[in-house]
Amino acid sequence: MARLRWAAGLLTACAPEPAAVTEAVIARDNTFVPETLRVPEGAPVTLTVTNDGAADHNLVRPDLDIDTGVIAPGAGAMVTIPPLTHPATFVCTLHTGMAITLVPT
Ligand SMILES: [Cu+2]
Repeated sequence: MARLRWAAGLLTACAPEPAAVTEAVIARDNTFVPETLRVPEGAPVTLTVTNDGAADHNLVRPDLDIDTGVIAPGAGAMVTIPPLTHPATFVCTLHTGMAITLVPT
């Protein structure tokens, strides 16, 4: 039994981390599409954020050091989010209530 547990631990330690993924996010006036995004747990996620609205937008999460800067209408930005183990919400600091939540699954 002890040997089986040891083997299982070794397998976990050697498991490759999930491959990085890229997801497209659209910024509109004033919502992100989608507002909830499921991502693979433990994988780095690159978001391509395109501003499809008429107003400036951004996508920010200070504690994860994520900030696209201001994205002008028609422009885009890319940010890479470190692997998540819990849902994380990112906001547009220019518009109250404009947010997107990444849910690791
Ligand atoms: Cu905004």
